[in-house]
Amino acid sequence: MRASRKDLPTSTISPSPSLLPQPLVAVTMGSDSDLPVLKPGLELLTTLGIPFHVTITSAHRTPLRMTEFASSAVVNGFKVIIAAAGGAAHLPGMIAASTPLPVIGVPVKGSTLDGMDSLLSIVQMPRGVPVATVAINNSINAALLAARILGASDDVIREKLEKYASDMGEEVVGKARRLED
Ligand code: RP5
Repeated sequence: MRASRKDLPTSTISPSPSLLPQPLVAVTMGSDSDLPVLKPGLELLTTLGIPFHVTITSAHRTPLRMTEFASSAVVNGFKVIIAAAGGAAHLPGMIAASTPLPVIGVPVKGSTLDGMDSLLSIVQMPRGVPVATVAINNSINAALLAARILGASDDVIREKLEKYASDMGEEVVGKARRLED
């Protein structure tokens, strides 16, 4: 049976009620120190007109909050989750273990190990629990991948992605021409 918002326990993490459109992408991070890495991706989601909800859930510091967030994501109307974490970056994988939604992991580069610790923690998931891992600190690709997942069944988003790719190509050609002049 499909639960409605009023059936949810009060502790369930859900977007604040508002007149804004239903957020399609849930973005979470292990710490507010990850936010600067996520900012470019959030800006791109805004540019693409994709409504999103941002929060902080830590696999280690707030394990119950993380599980509530992940297990209520479907009923909260999200279609894709972006999860960023650094160090022993278990957040994306633990979220993927608690939801059937696609989870995109963003490895955040910390002050040691050049982000390799985060990358390997996120990418080396066991068979059966997938996380789509983007490059270290690459929240732009996380946003684009989320948009592609949504765009598979949304013509408006897909057209925006096609324009994004075309603008990017034109920018490269413009730079090449200026170099050649
Ligand atoms: C991880 O630990 C977070 O995702 C962050 O990247 C890292 C450091 O967190 P803070 O000590 O800056 O809060 O869980």
